[in-house]
Amino acid sequence: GTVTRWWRDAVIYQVYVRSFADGNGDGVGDLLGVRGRLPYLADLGVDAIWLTPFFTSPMADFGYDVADYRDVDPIFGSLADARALIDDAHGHGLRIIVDVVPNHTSDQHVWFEEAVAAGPGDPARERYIFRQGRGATGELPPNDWESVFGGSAWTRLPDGEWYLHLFAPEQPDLNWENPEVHAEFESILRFWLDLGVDGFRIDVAHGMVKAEGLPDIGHSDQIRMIGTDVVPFFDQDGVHEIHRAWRRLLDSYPGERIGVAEAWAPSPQRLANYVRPDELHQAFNFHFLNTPWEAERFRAVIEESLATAGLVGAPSTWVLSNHDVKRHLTRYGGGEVGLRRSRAAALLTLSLPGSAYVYQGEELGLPEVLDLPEEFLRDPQRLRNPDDGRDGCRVPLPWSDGEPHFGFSLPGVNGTWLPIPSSWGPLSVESQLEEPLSTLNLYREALRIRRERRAFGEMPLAWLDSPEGTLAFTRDAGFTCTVNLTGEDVELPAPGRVLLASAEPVVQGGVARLAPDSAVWWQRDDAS
Ligand code: ISL
Repeated sequence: GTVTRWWRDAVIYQVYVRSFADGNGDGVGDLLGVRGRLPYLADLGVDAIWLTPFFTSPMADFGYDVADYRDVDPIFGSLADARALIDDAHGHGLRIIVDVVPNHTSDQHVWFEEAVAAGPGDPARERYIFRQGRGATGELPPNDWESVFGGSAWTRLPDGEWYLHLFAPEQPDLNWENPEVHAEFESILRFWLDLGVDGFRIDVAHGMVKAEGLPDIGHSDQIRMIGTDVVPFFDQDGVHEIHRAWRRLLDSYPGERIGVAEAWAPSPQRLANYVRPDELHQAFNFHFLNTPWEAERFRAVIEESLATAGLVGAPSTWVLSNHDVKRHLTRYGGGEVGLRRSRAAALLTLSLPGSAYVYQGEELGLPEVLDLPEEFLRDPQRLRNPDDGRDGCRVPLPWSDGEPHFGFSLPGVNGTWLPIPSSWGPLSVESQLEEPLSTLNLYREALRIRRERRAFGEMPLAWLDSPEGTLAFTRDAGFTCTVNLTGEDVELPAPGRVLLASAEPVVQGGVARLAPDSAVWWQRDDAS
């Protein structure tokens, strides 16, 4: 078929299904809710939607613990709802990416239940990673690995064997040395490809293969495993065989179905391995998640990201927020300053070469909710790390100011699964649509311009000299983006007329005065 390479410059909107829109009125977002808001997403101007896991799950990790990969959890709807959502999305010109979780299943997956029931030595245990413990009676874990959420990565069953879980105990790791596991996941991928999905976001794509012999890490001061450490359970070379096989499978379907790696690697070069031409299409570039608001740091990250993706001919991706981290408005200082910076960051990332991700609510300028009542907090990561919970970025979206639950749920619902702050009325979609200078309208306009000029996507970026604390670069014919990352006005020669601004610059006599923490898109009209 025709090669569109749509994914090389796509804007992909992350829907955290639980918190996007509640279609059936139980206070929890669902597929029906997403379906009802497709016109909003189409109108916003994104190219694709990534749906976080909506499969059958006991929700120990809010869906990242899957009990049945081929069905929809009743809280999110039914398989018929998923089919209808995929078809409707396509009708709106939106592609659908679903989340696949291959590193671990739920402890309530039938395979794990069989493994537990079967007992030591049974082949049913070969689908997971079971071992005898150490110590005189096997009372110590088989090795010193710690779970990403904290504590030992091993849990002991009453029969004495231990099983590995790099995340919560309810998320036992699969054994990717077992061909049955490969076959099962290829069949799961086919199931969703046959339903028409356009790709997969692959959870913990760096974790499936563990070093042979499961060796100890050895240092006793090991506190938390972050993805960029060199450890025997992440970024093992063998993992690439799986991604190659999946790429062949994706390529056997028409319409450029894609794989996106959620992968953490100890170096940018090692991350680039996941997007070699015969592997996945994209990998999340998480650098902006901890880049401080400084021009030099942003420039360094942009240059390095473009260079490393470029090494293997892959597009770079740009991610400011997701469901696992504090929202960037709050990371940037919160309040007015945080809002100014996050608006500027939007224009910056949406004019960089490659593909950009938008995490639901960032287009509304939502902050992290830092004061959720204790009784609502159920994130497994928070259990072990009270200061590092992920609930505050997962609060339901406000759709309209006038309605109960800001239109997230139906009237008559007692409450939403996490409460929406009462101050969020003016941040609602409805309120912002009426406000020409709102953050929502800034995103809509930016995405409209970006779509209009597809050349954005593939054209290389060229840096311009600019005053300290600012960034300036050109893209396609006559287009310039300037960003002022300082808290002061900064003057520079106006690179054209203003196309779009996060805060309007003052232009006089060929000189532009950029507002503090602002970005501007410029067009030179004499450009050929
Ligand atoms: O969230 C993190 C740091 O704050 C990461 O270490 C994260 O745990 C890692 O990127 C894997 O995340 C993914 O898999 C987890 C799930 O809890 C996350 O929501 C998901 O994005 C386990 O499936």
